[in-house]
Amino acid sequence: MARSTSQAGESSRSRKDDDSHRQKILVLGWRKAGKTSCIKTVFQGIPAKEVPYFGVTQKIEKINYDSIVPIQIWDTPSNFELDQLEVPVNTFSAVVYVLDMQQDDSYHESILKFVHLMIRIHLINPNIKFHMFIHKSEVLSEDYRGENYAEIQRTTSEEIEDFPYKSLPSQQYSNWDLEDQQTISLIINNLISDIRYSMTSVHDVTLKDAWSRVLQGGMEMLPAVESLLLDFTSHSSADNTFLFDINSGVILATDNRHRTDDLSEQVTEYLSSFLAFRDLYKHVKRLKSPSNGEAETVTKEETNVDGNEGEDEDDEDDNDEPRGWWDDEDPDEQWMTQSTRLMPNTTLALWQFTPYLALVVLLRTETWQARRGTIEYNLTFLRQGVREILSVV
Ligand SMILES: Nc1nc2c(ncn2[C@@H]2O[C@H](COP(=O)(O)OP(=O)(O)O)[C@@H](O)[C@H]2O)c(=O)[nH]1
Ligand SMILES: [Mg+2]
Repeated sequence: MARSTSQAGESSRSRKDDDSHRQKILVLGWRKAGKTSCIKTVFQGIPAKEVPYFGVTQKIEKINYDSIVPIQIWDTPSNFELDQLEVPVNTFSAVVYVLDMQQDDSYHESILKFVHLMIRIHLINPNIKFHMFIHKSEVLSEDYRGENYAEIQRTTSEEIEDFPYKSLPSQQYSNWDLEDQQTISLIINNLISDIRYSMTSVHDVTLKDAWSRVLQGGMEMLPAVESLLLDFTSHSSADNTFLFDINSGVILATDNRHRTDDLSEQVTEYLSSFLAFRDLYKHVKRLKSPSNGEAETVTKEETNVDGNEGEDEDDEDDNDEPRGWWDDEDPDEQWMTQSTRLMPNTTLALWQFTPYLALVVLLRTETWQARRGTIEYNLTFLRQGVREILSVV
């Protein structure tokens, strides 16, 4: 269910061919590190087993994806250098560096390259966020994997500390006093603490979790959405609430309550396996006009719904605001929902929240049985809240 590059659009047509509203993410790394695989398996729905057949990326490829924040991911070819960018590096909000963790003989060199790129980019714009995907982790044994992961982080920090800042051309970075030791210490500290490391593999959910950190890093509205989710969780006596991007299976926000990486991975896994079956029971309804450039269909399920989602009284059609996904929503239409009893005491419930967002709630089975009505009632407020946040973005 990939959203196609060419169709990718937004609610307003005028924005359709214009990239300027998209957050740009630059993906860099050694040849064959797995850059294209990291992007295409998550954002174009290409199965991991097809990864060995990807051709070598010959030139920069831009992949548009519409989520809570519309993004554009730049996949780069091997031997790519920053000066080959056709736009200023300032245009990017994040850089993802992919490093093949099984290449222990060459990764030192790759780390050096990353550090050099990162310092140049940081000095141009300190707001750009850096992520390192330490990739192909499934190949190594657990012990060896942990050791490599720690060593890569340690080496990266050391290289940032040892970098000859004073040798940088000062006219190019005139905002910085690179002769000043304090300035340099500040740069070093910022860089070391800013990098987000993730161990990833196309064969498990770690890659989606890593992308989740990248996307969350670019969501200005994240704290607002998180607090709505937290409110919902506590009013519904649930344990945890997750907001997912349906097509990529990436978590966009959680209530952050007692959350652990293990839990996120389990829920991500659940969502992926559930969505693998969605074709079996959905009926597909064609929208009159697609609101977010994605496939022109919305999955809705006929059973198991209370149908109390129709809170669309405030009619947005009578003003000139750009159209949002909710304008194409039929208030009487029921949204896909599903619940699974994982263990006797734990239930996971899922609702399709917007054409491209799903909400997953983890709660005690007895709470689900006793309070489902209240929970779905609370859900209408949560939806409205999220909708308000999205409509001002
Ligand atoms: N074992 C393993 N191999 C991977 C993984 N991701 C990519 N690869 C392999 O790495 C090779 C290079 O991948 P590609 O995405 O083309 O790398 P790029 O040159 O950085 O774009 C391919 O042969 C893939 O099969 C992974 O998570 N695990
Ligand atoms: Mg490639």
